Amino acid sequence: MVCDQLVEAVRNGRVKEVKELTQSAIDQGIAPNVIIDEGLVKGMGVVGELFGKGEMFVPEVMMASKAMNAGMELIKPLIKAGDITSKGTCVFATVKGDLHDIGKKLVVLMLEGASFRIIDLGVDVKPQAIVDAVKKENASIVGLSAMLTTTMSVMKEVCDMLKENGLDGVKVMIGGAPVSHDYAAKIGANYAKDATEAVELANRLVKN
Ligand code: B1M
Repeated sequence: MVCDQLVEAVRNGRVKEVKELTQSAIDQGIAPNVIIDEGLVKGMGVVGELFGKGEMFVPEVMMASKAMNAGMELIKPLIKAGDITSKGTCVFATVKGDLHDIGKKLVVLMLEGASFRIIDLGVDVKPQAIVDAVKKENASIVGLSAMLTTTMSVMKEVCDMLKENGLDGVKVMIGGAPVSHDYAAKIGANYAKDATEAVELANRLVKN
């Protein structure tokens, strides 16, 4: 019930209402992943569909994303794992030319909650900056997000550049709307559909 209300509040970009509803869901003891999946992200999914159909526009999408983030801020402390030893370092980025970061932030949040150390380079990140960060931070995983068909090819550039720099042992995981298992296999990366799968995948990658 409160999750359905959250979907509507995110869709309408109502920041205050999203905060109140998220707090109410937490107080009712609803699990953080349920509040995220059935409320906040589902609301953003509705926004995505309407944006795609031309029934919602950039300013409204930005308000919806602000509202979703306001809810996420309240959930963050419940997900962060405290001082448990890190399972490994992941360098994360939305690739060059791409400014979408809502999904990436969600994946980062869940991975931090699963005890990974995350270096988030932000959005519109050049391949060279990713390679530099991997070396500097001694990362074992690179996480790449792309939401545009025009930017997914940068993921291949990153994979190629890692190899050229002798970083073949670093595992690459990719995600985002236009990306698939097939594409990941083609460029020598690993694919996760959403934040939950990303955690499962990262856990597998550090074991192999
Ligand atoms: Co843009 N946009 N956008 N946009 N936008 C899309 C992606 C689009 C599909 C909308 C559409 O037309 N239907 C379309 C891409 C079409 C295509 O290339 N095939 C599009 C377009 C065209 C554009 C612009 C070009 C529009 C314009 O200006 N004319 C422009 C490009 C800007 C740029 O990047 N250079 C643009 C701009 C924007 C906003 C700035 C308005 C805003 C981004 C705000 C921000 O991120 N800070 C925005 C938004 C919000 C969207 C939609 C509506 C929603 C994306 C989102 O946040 N979803 C999106 C439509 C859609 O996706 N249906 C759209 C919610 C989020 C929780 O899900 O991001 O999918 P998602 O993340 C998921 C999974 O993908 C996965 O896990 C996440 C959590 O479950 N995942 C990973 C993501 N990264 C992962 C990494 C992993 C693993 C899993 O491992 C490393």
